[in-house]
Amino acid sequence: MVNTLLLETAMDLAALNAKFALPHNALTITTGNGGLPCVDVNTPAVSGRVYFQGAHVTAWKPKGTADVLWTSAKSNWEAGKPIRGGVPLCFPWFGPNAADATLPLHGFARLLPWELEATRAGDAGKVALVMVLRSSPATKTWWPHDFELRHRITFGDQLIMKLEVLNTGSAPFEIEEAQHTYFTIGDARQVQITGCEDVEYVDKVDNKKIKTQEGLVTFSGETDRVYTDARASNILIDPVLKRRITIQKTDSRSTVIWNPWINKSKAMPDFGDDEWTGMCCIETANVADAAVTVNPGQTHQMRTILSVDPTD
Ligand code: TA6
Repeated sequence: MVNTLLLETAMDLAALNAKFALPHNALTITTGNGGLPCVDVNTPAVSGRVYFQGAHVTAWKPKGTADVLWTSAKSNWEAGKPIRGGVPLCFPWFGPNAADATLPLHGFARLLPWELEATRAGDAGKVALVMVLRSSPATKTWWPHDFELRHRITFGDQLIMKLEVLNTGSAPFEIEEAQHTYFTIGDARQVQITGCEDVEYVDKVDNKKIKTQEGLVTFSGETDRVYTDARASNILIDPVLKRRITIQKTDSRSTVIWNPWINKSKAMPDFGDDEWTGMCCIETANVADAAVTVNPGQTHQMRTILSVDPTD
């Protein structure tokens, strides 16, 4: 079965490359981990990877920097199973589904194969691509609405990810959404995150108590917080890797910050027991009270812009 799948993929790959590949191998379509189809970007300015499953960015590396995004060495790489790391797209709900806990955690968008819709070479070694997920009988087994979901991604000295949902149905629908970004860091015990000072948050490791952020965010235990009216940019200050990563965002009112720490890491089969020191999540989102209503024919966009700068 796997061979047939790979053969089919191989034939698809030739057709997809004929249609979408860019000169000088700036963008090629290939197979990555587990034989899953993906788009590879490689220019003098930047390298990156996006899997067709979930339009899932798993790598972004401006030339001269270490990998910015993190993926687990224990991740599943199997069609229909979440990839652990990179930028999972949570849609059309975040976390457990409020009405039915048996539905996939963080929605279904990250579990399904998306279509490559467009590719373009930009100036200064930039590459842009668009992937689309359309409502289908498969999505309707989880969620009854008609939609088109696009992930518009630009790789360059910045990583720009725009998640755009169009309501193609005849009734309004409400969505939660997140670009659930995993960052590579030197040591979770030493990083600091700016941008949430004095912002209220739901503390998911303390019975969802409402608290207010005092000073910079640091990690000294399992941390799982939803900052509820958080529109500012964040800066992830990493003294070990000697860099700061800036996370700018537009049309997002929630910021989620997560580090599983020791016990939760051990409890996740697709997460290495000791990997918690080398990663953290800072997520651009609209969740809970910040859920978004999209009317028929309307489009809603949420965008994340990442940049990385060395520090001495
Ligand atoms: O964004 C933080 C969070 O909601 C955590 O509670 C944890 O569940 C994490 O997402 C990972 O979710 P996943 O479904 O990828 O295991």
